[in-house]
Amino acid sequence: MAITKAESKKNTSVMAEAPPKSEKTYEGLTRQQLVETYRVMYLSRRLDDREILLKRQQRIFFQISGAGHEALAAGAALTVKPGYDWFYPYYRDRALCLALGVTPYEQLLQAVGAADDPASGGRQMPSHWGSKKLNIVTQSSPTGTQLLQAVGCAEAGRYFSRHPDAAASHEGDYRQFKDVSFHGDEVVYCSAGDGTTSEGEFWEAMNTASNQKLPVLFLIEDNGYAISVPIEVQTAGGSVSRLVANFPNLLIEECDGTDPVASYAACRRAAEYCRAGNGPALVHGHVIRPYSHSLSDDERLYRPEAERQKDAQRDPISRMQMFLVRENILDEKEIDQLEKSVDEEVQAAAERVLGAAFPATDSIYKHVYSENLDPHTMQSEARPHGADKTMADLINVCLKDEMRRDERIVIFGEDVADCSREEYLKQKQIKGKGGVFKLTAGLQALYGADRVFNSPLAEANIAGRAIGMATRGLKPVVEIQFFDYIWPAYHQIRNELALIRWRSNGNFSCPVVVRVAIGGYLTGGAIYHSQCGESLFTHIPGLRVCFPSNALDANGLLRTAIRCDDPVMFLEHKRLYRETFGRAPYPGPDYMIPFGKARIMKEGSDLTVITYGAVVPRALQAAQKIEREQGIKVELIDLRTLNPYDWEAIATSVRKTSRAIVAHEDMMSWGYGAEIAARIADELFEDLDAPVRRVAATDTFVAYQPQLEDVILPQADDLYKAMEGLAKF
Ligand SMILES: Cc1ncc(C[n+]2csc(CCOP(=O)(O)OP(=O)(O)O)c2C)c(N)n1
Ligand SMILES: [Mg+2]
Repeated sequence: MAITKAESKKNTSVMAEAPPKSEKTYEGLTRQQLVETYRVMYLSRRLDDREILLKRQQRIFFQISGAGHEALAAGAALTVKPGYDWFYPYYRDRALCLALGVTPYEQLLQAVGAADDPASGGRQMPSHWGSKKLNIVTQSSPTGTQLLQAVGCAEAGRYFSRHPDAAASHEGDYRQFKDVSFHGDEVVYCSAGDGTTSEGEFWEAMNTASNQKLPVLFLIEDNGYAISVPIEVQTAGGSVSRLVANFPNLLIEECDGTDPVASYAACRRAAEYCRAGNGPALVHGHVIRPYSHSLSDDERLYRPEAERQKDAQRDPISRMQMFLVRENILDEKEIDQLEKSVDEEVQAAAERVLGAAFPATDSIYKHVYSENLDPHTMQSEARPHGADKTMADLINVCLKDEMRRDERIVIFGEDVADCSREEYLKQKQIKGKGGVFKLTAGLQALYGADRVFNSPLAEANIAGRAIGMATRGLKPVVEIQFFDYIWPAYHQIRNELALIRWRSNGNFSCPVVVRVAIGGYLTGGAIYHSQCGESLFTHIPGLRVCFPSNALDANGLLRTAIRCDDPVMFLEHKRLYRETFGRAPYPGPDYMIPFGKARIMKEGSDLTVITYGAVVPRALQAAQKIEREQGIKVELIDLRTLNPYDWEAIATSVRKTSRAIVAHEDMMSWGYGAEIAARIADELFEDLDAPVRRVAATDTFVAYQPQLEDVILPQADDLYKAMEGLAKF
């Protein structure tokens, strides 16, 4: 099955035509293919050598080589199709990327940090591959984050095959800017080093890929070292392929990765297995690392000469030369000619690259957020009808509306499904759960288990897979059950989700929505069910952060979050889910609130309180009381979104009142209020009649005992006292 827009582009495998019957082949590879493979390997090595020279000349600033890995990478490249399959390579895959179609000049453009570097526009180190047209997804530096994204990427391909209508474009939301292509037999290639298999995310990726029989070709390039740490420290028993042997549906191939023919054969079997829909494959290739870890490392400090010499005897470049001569494929003269032509090519690329323009320094803000769709401008009116609903109701109904409108939306997380054993649901044996707070209740029943499903209990798994899916054009709206447990996903959120657009210079994006139940005031929630910590997310460029205080805002902001083209953290206060405060009638299926637009909850002239989330009702109570009792008129601003935030509303109010309190539920020190207070002090100094005050939690965690919780979290009384003190200052 193959349905795609890109189909007409005629993407073909790197593999050439079938050989004439008389010709000897090597695992099916023709002599011509072997010559071409050697060319790629040698070109890769010479580009590394050239970069090393350029680094010594201080024309480039970092170097990490693919030396010793060329045969494995070039062999793997013969089994996959650029622009058709998807690629999550790691930094030693120079030869793979050359074989897929990245040019030497393009690779060197990244090394010098040129504006025209097609992978990152000078934003990333060399060997951080990326090519939109070849489906090489922007690579980062954290080891292992690519693994779960590759799983999500494969899931997206499968989803679009099953729901081809979902691939259609749509004016006015993120879909307008996200072309989708997919093929029923595509493979997702994902490589990593031996050391990287120690990351938990590797095991999470193996688990989901094999459980779901996803077509991911994991290539483990085992050079026996992770910088200076040898394999026996990383891997119990020293062999990762042995450790993964019990994963179901997983094909395991082990090969000599210094031999391109053996590497090709292993990867071909793996790719065929994946394409046929049997499940994932793991190729464990044994390679060498002759050039130290990077140019910043000197392996002679931890590897004796004898060990290095032993490796050198397996150098894939010299082995391949000998092989070509021995098999009478090329003679020494022909090898010299080939190498000379490669050297000339590298020389020409290197000369040309030194004239390449650098990026304009004022381009740094480009692609932090979507340049296509600005959520500040996404707005449509409410058409309220019916009885008042809770925040939980209006979030649930927003998800229902949006899933109906947009078939690209998938929802997953821990316990979000109605029932994973779907037959129980279909036989009406049970009612279904739909989230520990029941926010996703009924969605699976309405839209099916393809679109609403449970994840394993693994937060990085949720975030990483969502990123891979969104890169392909799906809109994952995932749930993190409790903010307190978001930390395993933080690596993916901070280093990947928020960064993909910027680091790829706008070539890739992954506008995921992460819904998170947050906050305390629960009476007994204790430490691990009460935390806030929003400033750890507002501190990340590229990430939008919403924190609604009432049902209507939650509905309107969530819709904007889902339709917009940026990744969004949607923080939902658990205490507000079913509060009487802030209930509202259903505003209709298109209600959208723009980001960065605060709401004035109460007008006043004596002082301004800037807050959000569950402090809003507490501040409102205090403001009403102090006006009643003392005639102090507080202007109360609910920010609604924390990034972007509505500076205009803050400034206008503070200019009027000359007094400001920033209040939030999270701890005071280094909290969200510190930034707002600093900006008020900086930009509105002349307008102030008093210092800027903050009201926030104590610098402790939230205790279980309710009396302690009361003292720890800011209460209406604390706000009242702060208002009184500031008004009288
Ligand atoms: C999450 C993370 N931790 C640490 C590093 C620093 N680091 C970069 S490469 C590397 C070793 C990787 O070893 P391996 O996976 O075996 O790949 P190899 O470099 O040997 O090909 C380390 C520790 C990193 N980039 N990311
Ligand atoms: Mg290694």
